[in-house]
Amino acid sequence: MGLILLLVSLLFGYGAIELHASHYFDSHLQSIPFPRSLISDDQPYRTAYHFQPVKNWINDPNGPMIYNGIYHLFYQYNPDGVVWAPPVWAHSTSTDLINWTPQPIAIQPEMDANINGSWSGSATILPGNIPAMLFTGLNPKYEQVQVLAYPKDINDPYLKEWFLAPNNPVMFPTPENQINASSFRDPTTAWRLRDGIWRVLVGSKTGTTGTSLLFKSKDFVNWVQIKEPLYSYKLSGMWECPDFFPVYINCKPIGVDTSTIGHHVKHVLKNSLDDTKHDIYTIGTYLHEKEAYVPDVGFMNESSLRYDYGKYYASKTFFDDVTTRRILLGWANESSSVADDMEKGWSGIHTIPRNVWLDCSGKQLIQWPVSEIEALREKPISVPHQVLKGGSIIELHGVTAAQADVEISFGIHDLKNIEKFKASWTDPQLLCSQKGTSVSGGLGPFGLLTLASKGLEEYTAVFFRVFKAHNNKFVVLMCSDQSSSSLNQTPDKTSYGTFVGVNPIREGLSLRILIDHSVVESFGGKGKNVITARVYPTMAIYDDAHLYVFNNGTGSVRITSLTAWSMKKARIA
Ligand SMILES: *[C@@H]1O[C@H](CO)[C@@H](O)[C@H](O)[C@H]1NC(C)=O
Ligand SMILES: *[C@@H]1O[C@H](CO)[C@@H](O)[C@H](O)[C@H]1NC(C)=O
Ligand SMILES: *[C@@H]1O[C@H](CO)[C@@H](O)[C@H](O)[C@H]1NC(C)=O
Ligand SMILES: *[C@@H]1O[C@H](CO)[C@@H](O)[C@H](O)[C@H]1NC(C)=O
Ligand SMILES: CC(=O)N[C@H]1CO[C@H](CO)[C@@H](O)[C@@H]1O
Repeated sequence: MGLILLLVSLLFGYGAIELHASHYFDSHLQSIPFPRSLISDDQPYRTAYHFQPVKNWINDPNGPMIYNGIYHLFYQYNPDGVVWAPPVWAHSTSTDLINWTPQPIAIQPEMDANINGSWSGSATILPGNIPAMLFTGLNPKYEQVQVLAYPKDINDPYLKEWFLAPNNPVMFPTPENQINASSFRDPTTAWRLRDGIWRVLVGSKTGTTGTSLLFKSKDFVNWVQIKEPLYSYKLSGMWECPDFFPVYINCKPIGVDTSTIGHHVKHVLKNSLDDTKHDIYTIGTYLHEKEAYVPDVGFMNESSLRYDYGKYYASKTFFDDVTTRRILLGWANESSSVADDMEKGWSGIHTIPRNVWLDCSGKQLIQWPVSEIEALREKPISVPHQVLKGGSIIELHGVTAAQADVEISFGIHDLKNIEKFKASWTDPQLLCSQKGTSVSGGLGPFGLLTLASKGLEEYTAVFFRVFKAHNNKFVVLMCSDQSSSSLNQTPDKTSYGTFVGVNPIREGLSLRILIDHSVVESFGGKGKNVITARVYPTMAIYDDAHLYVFNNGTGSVRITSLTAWSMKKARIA
């Protein structure tokens, strides 16, 4: 079936015609000498508008930047296979963050400092408009050291070729600094204060204490470690891919340059916790005279806020000074088996770039897919304002359900059966796994069944439940449930969950979902909480995928708006 669709899509464009005549195509196909390469392109899990190279393993986004109007994305890449191996930096460029052009490998083993691999790092634009990369190299002793790279020709609009500075490494473990040579990696974008001195963070740990080491430099080449780290937290383990950036306190969706300080901004410190593979962040104050960071609330551990409550890691932001946005990129790995990855020939995708800014509460960030993605939308369908009674399920026809963008808002009014929230329910993921789509509640589950087969043998449900807590407050649970996502038993079937900090009565409850074959990226509460799921349906593929809106609670909810778009394919590889 997939093969037929592929052929159809080659001939007519994806989704352009209905496929009832599959037998006709079948017999027709047998007479065509079919190139093997085309057959192996029968790829129900390959994404159509998420970033991924043609083949092989990818992980962290590296050194994202906009330079002379062109976006650059580098990423951890194994050029030889679908499993991790000592990485090189692959490179793609774009003018819209959605369509990407592959460029030659930018960084590979070149000198002792990176002879055993080129791990993650970040871009900084130096005075004179010169881009510089700081990244982690593995030297002949497998020690992690920090390496400086520059483009060979800054007049090449695509910055195709890069070279390593002769005096590398520029930061390295010594007996004096007592840095653990196996736990010293992923430099941030540097920032420069009025004293003209650059600062950069490198992730590390001391024992089990996660830490952001701080280094300073006048010239970007000679770096001196500040004795105290910018921030540390006990028992949190190794901090990978730190990110440290200011956000405006005015809660407008605009970004600010990484070097900005002052009363009009707060600072965000994000780390990727190696022990749990979660990207967590705190919001706080950067005390630059003291070279320290103090979070407002929260801790840099599992109790902190997460960018994404699903599959998401090693993220990084950059400031886009052309559109004045701070843009967040992240990696969503596969949860399929290595054997399945070998068969499909690739592993790992990046999530859709997200615009990030501070919520008006000042207590969390808001994330929203960059508006450029909307250029791929076509053939919108909408559903009129209506009441969705308990027990209803409505199919949304006329949308390519395996490749779609959906926005829905619910109004909450029917509170007569609302359940009481129990104080012992502190773990939203556990609550989502206990209360799946077939557990009827007073208000919820209601939401969408994505990548669903016609007979609902398979579906990835993304839904809410609303509870009444003390003091007339409400608790909103958001779940992205993979337990029925595939008849194949191997992939991860976790039911992800998070509590969304909205007042559902006053504000309603919104959900935006980007569906792309094997990824379901869900934004709840207008971008307050995000959950990314990787799923591998066996029946709900291509045109056999369906999309439903459902309410399996006893109370009714109101659909106040619902629009779903078919999504065109992006030009990526
Ligand atoms: C250094 O980090 C490695 C990798 O996590 C760890 O195995 C080792 O125990 C650490 N060494 C010390 C002295 O903490
Ligand atoms: C995180 O840190 C806080 C404060 O020290 C502590 O109460 C909490 O138990 C920690 N959470 C985890 C999951 O370690
Ligand atoms: C990648 O996926 C596997 C399997 O689902 C998971 O155990 C692992 O933690 C993931 N790694 C990261 C970095 O997300
Ligand atoms: C809704 O609940 C009923 C009754 O528990 C169950 O049979 C049905 O499968 C549920 N629907 C979904 C989509 O889970
Ligand atoms: C896996 C790998 O490439 N290891 C290399 C690390 O560096 C030493 C010294 O150059 C090589 O001998 C190893 O082969």
